Amino acid sequence: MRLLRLFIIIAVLALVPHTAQAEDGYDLWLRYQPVGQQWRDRYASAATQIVAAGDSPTIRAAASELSRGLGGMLGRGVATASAVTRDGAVLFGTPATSAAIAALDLPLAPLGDEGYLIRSVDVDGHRATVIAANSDIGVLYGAFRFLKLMQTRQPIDGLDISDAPKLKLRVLDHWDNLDRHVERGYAGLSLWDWFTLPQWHNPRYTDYARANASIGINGAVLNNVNAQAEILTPRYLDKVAALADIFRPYGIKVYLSVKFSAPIALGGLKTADPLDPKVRAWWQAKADQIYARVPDFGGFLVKANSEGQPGPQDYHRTHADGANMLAAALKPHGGVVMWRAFVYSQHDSEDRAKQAYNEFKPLDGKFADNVLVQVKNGPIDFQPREPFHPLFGAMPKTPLMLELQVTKEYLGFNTHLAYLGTMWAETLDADTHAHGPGTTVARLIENGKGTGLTGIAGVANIGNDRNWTGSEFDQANWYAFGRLAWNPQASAEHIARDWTRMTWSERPQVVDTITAMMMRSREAVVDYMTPLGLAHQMATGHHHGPGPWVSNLGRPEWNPVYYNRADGNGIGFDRTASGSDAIAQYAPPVAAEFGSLKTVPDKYLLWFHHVPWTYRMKSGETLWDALIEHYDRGVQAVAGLQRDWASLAPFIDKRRFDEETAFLEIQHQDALWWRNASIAYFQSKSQLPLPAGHAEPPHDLDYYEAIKTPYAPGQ
Ligand code: GCV
Repeated sequence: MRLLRLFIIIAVLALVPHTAQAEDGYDLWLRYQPVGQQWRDRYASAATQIVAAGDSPTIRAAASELSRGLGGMLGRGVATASAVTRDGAVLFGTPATSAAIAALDLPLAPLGDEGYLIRSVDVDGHRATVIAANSDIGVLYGAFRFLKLMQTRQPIDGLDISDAPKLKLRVLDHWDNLDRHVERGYAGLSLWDWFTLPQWHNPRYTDYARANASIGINGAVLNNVNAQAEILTPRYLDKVAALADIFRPYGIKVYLSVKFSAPIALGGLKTADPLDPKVRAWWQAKADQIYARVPDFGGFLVKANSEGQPGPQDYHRTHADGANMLAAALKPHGGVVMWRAFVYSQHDSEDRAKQAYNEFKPLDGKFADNVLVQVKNGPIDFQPREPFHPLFGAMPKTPLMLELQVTKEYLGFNTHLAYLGTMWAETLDADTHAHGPGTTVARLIENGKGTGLTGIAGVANIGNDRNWTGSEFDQANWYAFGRLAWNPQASAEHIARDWTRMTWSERPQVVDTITAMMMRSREAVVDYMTPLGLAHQMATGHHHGPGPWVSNLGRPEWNPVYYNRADGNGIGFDRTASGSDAIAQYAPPVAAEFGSLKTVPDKYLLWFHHVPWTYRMKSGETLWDALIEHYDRGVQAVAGLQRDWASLAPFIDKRRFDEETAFLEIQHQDALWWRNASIAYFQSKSQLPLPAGHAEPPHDLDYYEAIKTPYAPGQ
């Protein structure tokens, strides 16, 4: 009997995932859980010794990460040594710091400042793995890559890997205010505890830097683009400097968002006119003051003349005048200006989708050589689906930086599962035809117009929640952003698979199921929120939940009705020549494809065309029927995610499993809400019955219009 009980206990324990303690998501994709027996055997004679060549803070960070990672995964201590003395050693450093590495005569030159090489070699008669680079930061990136091989259960013998980032600036933009409120943040307060800085160095700052370095992110804009001028006061600059010191060993530069009117607010000047000598002198002195504290300061990010922010147009100057004035102040120190093209004017009745192009295209070639123009992926505002921004390909003389939104302002906040890797890949792979076929957005941003200035920015989804991002699955979006920033042509599926292995489990069933869930998750959101090219149908202000009927806001383009244009005849925004002609901002082959009803992909139909409810889709069904099917497909897809997730219960630690189960329930409820509210509204216009097999919304339109979500986070 006792034996039987023991047997039952052992059998039950074998079913419980082999995590030593309940997981809470803090460790992100750097969990370094013990590998299973099969891999422990395979790695038995590898990674026996860690040999650091050099002693900089960055090399020390690499050593510490390797010992943490190898120790965790192999479940044994890994000796450190100053020279290779055993088979299975891991030697890492640069040829400048190690005669042993120099003697290997490795082909490092093409890898630049941040690339690395990992090779299985012989050192002093011992089998070893060398992780080498031209710089210490390259070595750290290589160390993370080596660990990833093991985290994703790859062989680590016979290695010959080399890699280098395709973009120079790989930056997270934190929309964090000085009171720690995060605009569009769904993961708690800002990580930056300004009140206790510069004295208190929360260890979390280092973990943030580790996570970023592990995926190659090399910049952080610390504060919101809706900037507060005070960040530029000496008191705050001391705090900024403390963060910069913590991040430096991990290759992360700090940047600041600046308020264009800071010379007035802080300097007591009467103007912020970029051509005024006193204003220019103020910024120059400010830049000097910053660099005295942060010698490797990255530069400024600027939102100007957009959504009420001050800017050069207040003085009848151009965006180029404004950007170049700041660029001149930063230039002697090697800093850059990231000038946002997210502009639309309250005085311009032009289609909002056209305004950024109209303002910026004429300025091509007029920006200083340390300015990048930062362009959102689509022409409106981080919608669940947008076509690529027409500025990509339209400014051949200006380095353009792609801006993505990692935080899910318009995709269900932290409680909806939406893997954004597929969405970003859609933009990156989009063919602008700017210089002939194959001129994808990825290739354009990698090019940098010969200036060497290339970059990508992601609006961060990080806060002080224990799991960093407010949900386990939103960690994947931080991870995917870093991976695509390193290589914009990487596969979204490959990235999802890597992340799943590192975050959840090595079990093939878990890896396959979660990867598949992620890969279809964003399309589900598109289907239940904004199918067939609809956009900006969200409720007012916080953007949570549906509001397709909203028409009472101060500016036309803030209202969902502006975008859906639903009436008794049909739905959609005519952006062809018969409408706003936004289509003309694209290269002719793109304009021809999107502009014709025969060739426009269904996913962009209502973005570019206003069509009757009875319009025949390529499938033969009517637009009305197709619309309803998409809403239902979205809801069903979420039910599918719930089922798939439930099937993983035996393999996922309880806390993380329960949280995601609850979040998927929320997502399902919200998807139904979106579906029912949207159908109720559009049916009030179309007056058509639902196609057979599709349920009527359970309530009337008034019911949905009355739903309010006060206190939604992130506003
Ligand atoms: C930081 C959208 C968001 C704003 C954001 C703005 C921007 O309008 O709703 O919160 O402001 O984009 O990107 O500047």
